Amino acid sequence: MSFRFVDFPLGRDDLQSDVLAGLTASPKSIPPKYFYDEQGCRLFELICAQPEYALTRTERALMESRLPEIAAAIGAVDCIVEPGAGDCGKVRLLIEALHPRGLVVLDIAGRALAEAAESLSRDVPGLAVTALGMDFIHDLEAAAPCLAEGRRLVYYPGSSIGNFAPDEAATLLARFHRLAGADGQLLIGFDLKKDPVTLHRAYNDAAGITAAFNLNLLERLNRELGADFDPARFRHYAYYNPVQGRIEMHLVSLAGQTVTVSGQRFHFALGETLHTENSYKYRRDEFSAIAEGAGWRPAGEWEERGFAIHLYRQGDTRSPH
Ligand code: AVJ
Repeated sequence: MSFRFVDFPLGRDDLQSDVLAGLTASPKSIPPKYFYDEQGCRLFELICAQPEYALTRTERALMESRLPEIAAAIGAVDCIVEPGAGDCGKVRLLIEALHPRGLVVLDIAGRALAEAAESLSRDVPGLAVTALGMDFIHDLEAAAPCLAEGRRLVYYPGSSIGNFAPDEAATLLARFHRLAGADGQLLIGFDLKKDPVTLHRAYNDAAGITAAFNLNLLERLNRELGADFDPARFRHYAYYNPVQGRIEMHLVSLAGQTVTVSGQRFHFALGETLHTENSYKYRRDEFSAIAEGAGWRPAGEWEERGFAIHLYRQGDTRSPH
């Protein structure tokens, strides 16, 4: 077994400057990557187990049932790279099917990632595992020197791409394209457009886990930025916006109130919202158009119960990005 962990610690400054910028803007917003402190990671895993949130289960079922086909379409791979790998639970199936020599996992929650990746490396003898604790939205290019030569597969499951607006998604996929290099491939999972009521339920689970996940962001800011949010004075509010094709999550202020964050004061009017996440849903053709615009050529599509997995290869690189 071989394992190494490289930490590119998330500066308190990044959190602080992003949060202050987001609270100064109108409407107020905070990037969803900041959900994932220790408690946020725990709550996200609980969300994935809620009956209304089928996304994670459906993707797993699809990967399990179609793995032979997917693996055959991918072919031989030397190195798998997974941005946002979290608990490294999804990549295990692919490793068993593809037997790469190297695995590079990236996540903003570095400590949890390191533990999960080390345990994976113990379970798979001969696999060289590198865990990079980093905000890959910022620092993806810093991962390049850690990748083994040869055929690379970027694996981006879980509809994480849904957090990005279509133009940002295209930019990120173009960066994956450069990271994957010649012969590189991309295996990506995304949530499909579906009945808005089903989507609404998925982000408004009866047990209130998604609400706790959303409100935990305020607890994090209280702890890490010395803020004084009162979570009882904000309401989790998530709904499907069919015009934009996305779930929007907000924290709506239940009163007129002033909050202090890092010594700066911010006023929330009654009913004002702090926009915490977008989760875009795509049709297959919409998604392919974005990936192709980023230089990727379609090489396989699998779909089940409202979730899709697409495989792309290096196309002719006329990427505009
Ligand atoms: C991890 C971004 C795919 O958007 O469905 C789940 C995060 N937020 N419930 C998603 C999330 C609320 C999730 N992604």
